[in-house]
Amino acid sequence: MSDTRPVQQPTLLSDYRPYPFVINRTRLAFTLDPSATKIRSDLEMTRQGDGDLVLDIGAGVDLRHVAIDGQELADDAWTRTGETLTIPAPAGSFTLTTQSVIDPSANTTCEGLYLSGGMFCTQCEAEGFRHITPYPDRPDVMAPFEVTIHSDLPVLLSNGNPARQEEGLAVWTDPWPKPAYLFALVAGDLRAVSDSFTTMSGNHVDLNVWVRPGDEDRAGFAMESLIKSMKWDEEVYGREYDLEVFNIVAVDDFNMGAMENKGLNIFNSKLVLASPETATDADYERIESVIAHEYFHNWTGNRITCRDWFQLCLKEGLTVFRDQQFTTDLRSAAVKRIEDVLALRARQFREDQGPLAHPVRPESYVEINNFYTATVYEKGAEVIGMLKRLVGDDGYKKALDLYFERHDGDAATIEDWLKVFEDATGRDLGQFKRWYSDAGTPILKMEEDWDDAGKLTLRFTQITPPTPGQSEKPPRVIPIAVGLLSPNGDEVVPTQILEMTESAQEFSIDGLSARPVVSALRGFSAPVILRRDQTAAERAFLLSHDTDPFARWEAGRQLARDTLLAMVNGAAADPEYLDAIGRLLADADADPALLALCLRLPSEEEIAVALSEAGQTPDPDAIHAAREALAAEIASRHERALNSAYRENEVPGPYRPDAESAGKRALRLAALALLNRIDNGARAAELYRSAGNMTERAAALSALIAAQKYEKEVLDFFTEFSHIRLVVDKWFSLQTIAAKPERAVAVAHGLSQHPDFDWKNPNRFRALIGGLTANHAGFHAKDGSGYEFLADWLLKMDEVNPQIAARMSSAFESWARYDGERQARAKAALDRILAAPGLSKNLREMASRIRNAA
Ligand code: B3K
Ligand code: ZN
Repeated sequence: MSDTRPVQQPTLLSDYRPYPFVINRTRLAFTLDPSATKIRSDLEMTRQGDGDLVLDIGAGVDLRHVAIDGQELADDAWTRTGETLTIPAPAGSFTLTTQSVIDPSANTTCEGLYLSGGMFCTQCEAEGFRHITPYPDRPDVMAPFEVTIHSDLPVLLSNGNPARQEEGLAVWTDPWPKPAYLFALVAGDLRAVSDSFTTMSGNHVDLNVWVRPGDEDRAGFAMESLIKSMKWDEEVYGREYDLEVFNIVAVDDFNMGAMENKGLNIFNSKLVLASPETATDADYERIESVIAHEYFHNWTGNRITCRDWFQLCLKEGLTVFRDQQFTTDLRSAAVKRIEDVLALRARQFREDQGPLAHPVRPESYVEINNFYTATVYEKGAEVIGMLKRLVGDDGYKKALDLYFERHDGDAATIEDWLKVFEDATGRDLGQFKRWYSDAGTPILKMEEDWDDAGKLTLRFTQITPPTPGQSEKPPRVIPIAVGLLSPNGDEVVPTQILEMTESAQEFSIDGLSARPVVSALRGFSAPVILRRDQTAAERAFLLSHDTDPFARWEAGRQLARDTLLAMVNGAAADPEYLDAIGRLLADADADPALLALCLRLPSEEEIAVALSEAGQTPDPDAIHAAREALAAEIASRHERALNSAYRENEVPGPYRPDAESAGKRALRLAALALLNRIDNGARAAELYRSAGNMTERAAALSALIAAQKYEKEVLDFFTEFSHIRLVVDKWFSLQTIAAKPERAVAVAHGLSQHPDFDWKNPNRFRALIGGLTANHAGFHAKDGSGYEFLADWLLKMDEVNPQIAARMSSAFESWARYDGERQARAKAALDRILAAPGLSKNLREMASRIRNAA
């Protein structure tokens, strides 16, 4: 039985209409009080079209007064229905004044104006501003803002430049017209770590990273990352910062990673605070890239914003692409590409292949917050990568220059974006646009034909399976990067891009003296699934010889995946694969970071996907067993080499988070994770005691938990770090992720009773609940206890923070992949969610899309 109740009316891209008023200036005055904050808003407006003045207003806004040009309107002169306020407005220009009161202390949603640890803070994207004051809360209504804050709190911040600061008062002016979603306000007892930056045209900018007292010594890396980002955007994109001050604030209660509010970025403290003792290499890398991402939004998002929320990928896909380029430049290009592809496949391919599949530019939504997805972000970035590959680096640069020149100050669309590429390069992007409109991951099949006259023919077919609401999938343009290697490993034809535009197409290369080995989809040149028949020997050859590091890694990954699939079905580990790992370990010139990636086995989820693709029903327990068996086999076969990798990659001296040191640690810890399968936790126990940094500490603890040798260390870890919330989060997540699958739900349940399981804190909730859902065989326990546990917590969370509940519900999205018994249990859990009274529209939309999968 599927849910047949109508989901709330969707918003459609085709219904877009321009707003009939402009706001010439927005003036806001806040008198902060935890339970009764007063907001006066003066909007200087000009009518531009017909109709009433319609504003958005959240249910929690107590609207006290409405006036036009100073004339108070009687209560019956305006109407308030649902989330809209309708006011008859005059022709020409006028000032609309409203006075409202809101209760931040009662706001548990982390949206609008709320409190986090006694600090006032805001989150307005996408539609949070309406919970603060009535406003046309849509991205195409842009205005310069002046914000006055009355409060006794010591630090009072908003967007733009400081205009006045005195006891109990601050005034901020932001000269750059912006939509309401970029508004921000912060007030609290905060400490700054400060620095400055001189822009390329000589403007001085004050930089501050604001944190809670006591956290100052963990904010330095965020500041360094900010300065690097500012410099990089000048050097690579010619983009300069445009205000006198740039503030970043770290907040403990935050729904996502961070937010690019103009001049006042607000961050989840997890993405600001780092010290060697508390943060891992992965945390450092993520801090660096998210600081960059939010900073880069200043141009791609803020100066040029989106016309409507359907265009979200215009800012997000592009800004992800830019932050990926930044990390590539600062760290290792090969490692970054592999990490990005791993994440894309794990999250976006999964989304594209399930009930939540949607285009990079969706055409309908019920709750826009449900569309901040891997498809919009990560596939959105891949689409830009393809565009760059197709038009070349020069074409890309010309197009971007034109984009900034033509659209600065605009709320733009994907059509605008593609038009600058067409105008700058002369290329027709009509077919390319399908990447924005058509959901689903294309399956690209490749066959080779060799004739003895020296001609190689590559035959490709592309097919995109149907996705919800889209059955027809015409062919897309796919850039396929191909290189040819001679049988002795030399590159005979360097990388070239084949442009596929038809459903079936062939490309020939003449004049070859011997049959080459084809290295295809180099650098993962398009977000597609490549299928080709290849022997294990050919894969092993590419793993040893390919000149493209991504393709090398990919060949190894395929070998690992193939042997795991066979092992799930009872075969022994493939000796070809085990030998290839041996050769990799013996290669003295190998880059440690790349080697570490090659030693990381495909995740259990990835194996489950591969089994479904092969037409089998995945059994999570069998997958877990096979993966463990392969890891143990690698460890016993290569114990000596792994032990050397473990010992020799110890990084001496004080901890540094740079790519080289992190790469060595990654190799050392990848070796540890394998050896842990045969040494019964011995090395992990030793490392846990001796480690001087969190990267090794956390890996050692995780290995100990996996080896079930952990009681003392788990207790010690908590005692040592109980006062550092971000480390306590790790403590919750490590235990659930690394738990033996058969114990995972019980562990999660036990931890949910812990006094420090402050579940209303989004990070803590994600740590525990997300930890369990990341434990594939644990979450998919046959008795359905994982599904029940998740459903219980989603329902509980939905009452306080619907965004977090909705986001976490996507753990159910792959339910239709498993056996009938698991399916029935997952459906029962989803039905229970859908039957709950008072469900938010966020969770309702997600659960019903997921539930109706099959
Ligand atoms: N733009 C924000 C995300 C807002 C999410 C709203 N649910 C952060 C970012 O992508 O940079
Ligand atoms: Zn973003």
